[in-house]
Amino acid sequence: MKWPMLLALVLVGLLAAGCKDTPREAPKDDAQARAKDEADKKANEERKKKEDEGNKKPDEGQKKADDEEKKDGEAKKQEVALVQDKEWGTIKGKITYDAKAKLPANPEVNVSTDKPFCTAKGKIYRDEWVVDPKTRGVKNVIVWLSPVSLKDHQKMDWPATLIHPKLKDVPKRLVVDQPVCEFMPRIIVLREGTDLVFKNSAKVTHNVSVEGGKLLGPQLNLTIPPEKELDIGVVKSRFVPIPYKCTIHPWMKGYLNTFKHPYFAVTNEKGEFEIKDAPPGEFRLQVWHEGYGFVQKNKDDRGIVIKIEGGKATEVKVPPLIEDTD
Ligand SMILES: [Cu+2]
Repeated sequence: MKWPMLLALVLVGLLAAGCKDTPREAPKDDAQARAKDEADKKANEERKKKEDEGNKKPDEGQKKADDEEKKDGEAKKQEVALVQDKEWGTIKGKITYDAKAKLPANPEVNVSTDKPFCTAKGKIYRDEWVVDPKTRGVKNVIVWLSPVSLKDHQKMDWPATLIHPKLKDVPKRLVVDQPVCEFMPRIIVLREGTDLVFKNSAKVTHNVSVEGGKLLGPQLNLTIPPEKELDIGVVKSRFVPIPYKCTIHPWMKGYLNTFKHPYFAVTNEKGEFEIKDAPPGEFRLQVWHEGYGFVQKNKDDRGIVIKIEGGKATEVKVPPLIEDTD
């Protein structure tokens, strides 16, 4: 082979080798590019994800804040609106004795102590059930508003915003007298915060025994001399009324309870009650009589669900009561 040809062959070989090297490099570059692309893509995705999360958090926080503000606004609006009389409602009703049942007997009480004084103004009769024979209305039924929810309906707490401004002040004293060997009134209802005073305007000694339990009280048994009075102070509110009595005159007994709101009443001789200036909305009307107990579905679902409307008087239908003779 001649030198020039050999040189040419060497050159071709070198060129071929060079050409070979170039494509060999190319996949390496591609792989790097792909890896770079992949990395960029991943970084982008992550950045986007972070951005999304970043955007999402303030949005949710803002929504929550807006909701709270809305709620506050509504509460304030309600508070402001409820200052006006027309926004508050009235509930009323009539509680009767079972139409088919024989009316309860009210026998004369055996006055064993202080008879001349105690019967000077007339005989004393059993007064647990006082039913008007004409209308069958039941006297001395306690009714009061309670929260509507099953969970809270036996709790006595009550928000201040749901008390009419003109009823915010709690009366200082409630005086119960016993002039003729009977408590007057016998069924005592008052606001928690009002002092309960037992007065004795009679010429004989009376006594007051209250069985409020060890937990909430009062637990007391005290004598009240003639023409004196006994201030037993504030009685703590609870769901079931408290029995009290005079132990000198065993027929003298009654029930009492206090409430953290002014929305309670005791039925009159015709079984009627009325509660005014009550807040609008859904509540329960609790109905309790000493000889019947609660109007209820069962002990965990007591009272009647009612809806009070502002500026209106709502009539509540209460099922008739009957003496529990068991
Ligand atoms: Cu007495």
